[in-house]
Amino acid sequence: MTQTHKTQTPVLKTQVAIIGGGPSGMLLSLLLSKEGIDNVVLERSSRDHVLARIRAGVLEWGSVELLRRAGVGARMDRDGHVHNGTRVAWQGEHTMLIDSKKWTGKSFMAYGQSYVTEDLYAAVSEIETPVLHDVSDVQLHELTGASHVTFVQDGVAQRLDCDFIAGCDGFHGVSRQAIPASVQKNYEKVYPFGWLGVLSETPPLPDLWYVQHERGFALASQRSAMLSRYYVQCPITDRVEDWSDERFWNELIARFPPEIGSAIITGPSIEKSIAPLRSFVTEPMRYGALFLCGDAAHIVPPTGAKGLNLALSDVYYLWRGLTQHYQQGSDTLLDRYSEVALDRVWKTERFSWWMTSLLHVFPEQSSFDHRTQAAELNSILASEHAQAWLAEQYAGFPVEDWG
Ligand code: FAS
Ligand code: PHB
Repeated sequence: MTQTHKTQTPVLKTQVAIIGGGPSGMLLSLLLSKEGIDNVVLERSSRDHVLARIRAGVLEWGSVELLRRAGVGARMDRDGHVHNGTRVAWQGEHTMLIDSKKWTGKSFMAYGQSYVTEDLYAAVSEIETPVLHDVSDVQLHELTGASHVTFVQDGVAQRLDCDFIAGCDGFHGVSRQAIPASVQKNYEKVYPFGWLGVLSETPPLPDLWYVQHERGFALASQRSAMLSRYYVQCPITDRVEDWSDERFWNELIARFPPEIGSAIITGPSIEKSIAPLRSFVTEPMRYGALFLCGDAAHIVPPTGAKGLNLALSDVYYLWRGLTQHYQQGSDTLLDRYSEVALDRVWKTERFSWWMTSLLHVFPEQSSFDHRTQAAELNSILASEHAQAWLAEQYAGFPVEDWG
């Protein structure tokens, strides 16, 4: 096979190789750098491409505190919107407030993932940790021995020798694939619908609204005082071009109770996309020197606003484990990483699946199923115990304290 690029001897060595420059990889890089732990981020896309992604919008309070601890909380605290609860509407008439502050003492922050990632990139570039963009052909080698990563950048094949590899490369990355099939077990559920999301330069509703309706699920969220984020459930076969702005706004408003829907301020969409929904977990989250973090290890349907938050709790555990390794010469935390991270992952997977099952219309759903969805929401409305339980899960499961 002809060599399409020049080969060269190992030119890089680091303590931790981080594959993926999304929120997981960049937060881990920043936290490790602050501990004096050498790391290099390998990102396949350009910085602009990464920062242009429109994704999550809600930060659990644990995520807010971790970002502050990493020193990237200033713009979040200035521009983010703190909420003490979220609202649910169903069947076009019933509503309730899930008061997370009352039941858990915790608020949550509406602050877009793209802003979080921007803040992380700015902080990492200030401390000059290497973030290599537009890398290709990333491969992981000798995970149970002399672990190293090879990749190509600017047509040059390179090798990065490292003690550990953090697989932060998302659902479609290469890290998870590096774990032998004999070791790995995957769990997956694919939902028979998608979410059509719209960004508009309009004032959002004051609260977040999750809406169950026989026409389908809807969600009202926000990015700032003049930037709204809305979603409607749509058939997975739909394409963005099937949805004019007019059709989107009419469908969104039709799913809300009239007094809420009439308050929605419409305007031209500045971003419109359809995301598929799936639940996915891979076990274990560690193999030798490789530690999987975030979407590389698990995916949740966005109904519970958990994807980004789970990624950040994985980062917390891995940061504390690697710091203990290098500063105290102990691996008791790293040895527990997969077990502890997966405990929180599975509880969150169940919650996200439950919220999705409760609030969406399923193609094969019978009228009985639809009525039991409404009955479940009515029973939560009638029970403070049920509301407290829902609030605890929406606010976010506890992150085991590793110091
Ligand atoms: P990411 O996927 O964000 O980042 C992985 C990075 O690795 C990317 O930059 C990618 O370019 C890079 N990469 C991939 N393969 C590579 C390779 N071979 N070599 C080098 N780099 C590689 N979560 C919510 O909580 N709420 C939401 O509303 C929500 N909406 C979403 C909508 C969409 C379309 C998607 C895909 C996800 C959504 N999520 C949502 C989940 C999302 O926020 C993720 O949980 C979050 O991005 C996880 O961050 P990372 O683990 O860093 O993975
Ligand atoms: C968002 O703001 O994009 C968002 C908010 C809550 C969710 C999902 C997405 O559950």
